[in-house]
Parts: sequence; C-alpha cells; structure tokens
Amino acid sequence: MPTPSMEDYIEQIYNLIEEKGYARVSDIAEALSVHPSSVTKMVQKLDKDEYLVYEKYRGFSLTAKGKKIGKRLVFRHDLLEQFLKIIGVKDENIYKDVEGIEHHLSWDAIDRIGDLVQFFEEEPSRMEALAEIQRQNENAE
Ligand SMILES: [Mn+2]
Repeated sequence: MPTPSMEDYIEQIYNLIEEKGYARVSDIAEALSVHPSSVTKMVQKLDKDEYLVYEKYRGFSLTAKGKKIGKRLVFRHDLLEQFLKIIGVKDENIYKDVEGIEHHLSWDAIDRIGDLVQFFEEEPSRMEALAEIQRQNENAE
C-alpha cells in the first residue's frame, strides 16, 4: 500500500474537525486505514510545515493555512464525486475512484470539471442525452 499523502491527511483531519470538533491520532488512523504510528509521523511533518498544531494527548487543530487547503481538498473531493455520479459511474465505485484520482489532477483540470458539472446541472436534458448514449452503448455490447 502506498503511504497516503499529506493531502489525504489534511483532508481527513479537516473532515473530522468539521464532524466532531477535533481529530485524534486514532480517528485519523481509522479514517485512512493506517497504523497510528504512521499518523504520528505524518502529523509531526504537517506540524513542522505549519498545517496544524500538534498537541500531544489532546489532538490537533488546523492552522489558517491548513484550514484553507483542507477546505479546497474537501471541495475537490466532493466535486469529483459529483462529476463521476453525473457521468453515470456506479455508486459503489465512486468513493474509491475519487480517492484514486484526486491527487493527480491539476487545479486547472478541477476547474474545467467544475464547468462540466455546471453544464450538465444547468440543463437536465443534457444529462438525459448522455444517459441515452449510455443506453445505446450498453445495448451494443
Ligand atoms: Mn478524498
């Protein structure tokens, strides 16, 4: 298993703080399916880089810098989920697929995907036209 990146950690810490008001090593380890010792190591690095403030035994809080990036990461994750849903990806695949691609796209690509999501949402007939193509392709298989 590849080591989850700093982005994954910041994203999960942001989500945990939003949901519960705090993030502990054990919560982060569970959210990312990693060993607590990996969390401790990464948290120290994130502390050093000023994304969060690490207080032993008390959990962490994100700095302004950490919050700002956390917010963008969660926005990106949610946008990509929306995008995959719109293009017809099965619900069961969406979370894993987003986790797989989210760190590898430029912010330019994210913004263009945002345009595309808007393009479909503004006019439901566009989604219907796409669904029609998908039905045709399914039937042709
Ligand atoms: Mn994610």
